[in-house]
Amino acid sequence: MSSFFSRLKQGLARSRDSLAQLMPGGSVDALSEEEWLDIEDGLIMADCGGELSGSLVQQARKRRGSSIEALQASMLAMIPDSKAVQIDAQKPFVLLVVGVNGTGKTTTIGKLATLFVQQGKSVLVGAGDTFRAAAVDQLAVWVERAGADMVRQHDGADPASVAYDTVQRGLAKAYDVIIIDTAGRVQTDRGLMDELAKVRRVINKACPDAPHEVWQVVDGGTGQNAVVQVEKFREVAGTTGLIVTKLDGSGKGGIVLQLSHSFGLPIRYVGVGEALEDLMPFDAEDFVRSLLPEHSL
Ligand SMILES: Nc1nc2c(ncn2[C@@H]2O[C@H](COP(=O)(O)OP(=O)(O)OP(=O)(O)O)[C@@H](O)[C@H]2O)c(=O)[nH]1
Ligand SMILES: [Mg+2]
Repeated sequence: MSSFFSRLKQGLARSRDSLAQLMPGGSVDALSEEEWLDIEDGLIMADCGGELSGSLVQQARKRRGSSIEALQASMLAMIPDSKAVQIDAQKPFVLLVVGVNGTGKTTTIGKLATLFVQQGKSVLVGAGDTFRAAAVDQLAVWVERAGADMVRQHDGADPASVAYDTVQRGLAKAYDVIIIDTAGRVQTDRGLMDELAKVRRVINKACPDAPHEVWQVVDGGTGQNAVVQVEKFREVAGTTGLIVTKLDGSGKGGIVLQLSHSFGLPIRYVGVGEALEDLMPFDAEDFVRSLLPEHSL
């Protein structure tokens, strides 16, 4: 078993253990109405959301085999296809990273830059969080460690100007990948959300089909509030994919299913810790296996 998969399993242990008590592994037909209602409650507790939990149970009941297998299959059917992103299809491939404060954007960018450099790509990162001086220094450490380059401006500079500069420099120097960091913002902050829309517009002005991807980083421990966060960010920034972090901690896991189902957005990566190796491409089957108890018929 890969260490990543075991970290994920460890992180989701709480949800899995409580579901394990509700689903001893018998066949779909062996469970009573009441037992299914308990399973539905268990899914809600695991952050799957009320509506999704209801339809997961409904669909699982129509299947055959063990209840665990049936639920697993219903979950997989709810997750949109998240084929790996083709970063080779565009040069430069421009990625904008957005999200609420402290969700893990900067850390994730450091990890992504490392992955892309390991794939032989040249990577330029734009320090678009000009809000806090420390934010740029934090990013600089990651970028240097990754072997990537960074564009920065003075503290308090216009983030749109940093983004524009970064994309222009990336084009001029023929970088393979450009990643733009942004300051965290709460989705209800009108001024900061307008600023984010401007960052996106300016990136597009500097490079006609950019950004090619906009990834929102979501803290897996946020609970159901993540749903309104993703809704609003998608409206303003045109999110194309999600990264769910902190699944090692208080993450219950169901939020991953809930978000991918509600928005049809692919989950690009999941984070299970603070270290470099703790970010992995999302694998729906591994994920569902981590969330549900081992199948024991
Ligand atoms: N346990 C755990 N911690 C994480 C993970 N990803 C990020 N973190 C931690 O979360 C904290 C915030 O991460 P940042 O990358 O600074 O978050 P950010 O979204 O850039 O924050 P702002 O720029 O302030 O909005 C740091 O302490 C990270 O080490 C994860 O997958 N698991
Ligand atoms: Mg940050």
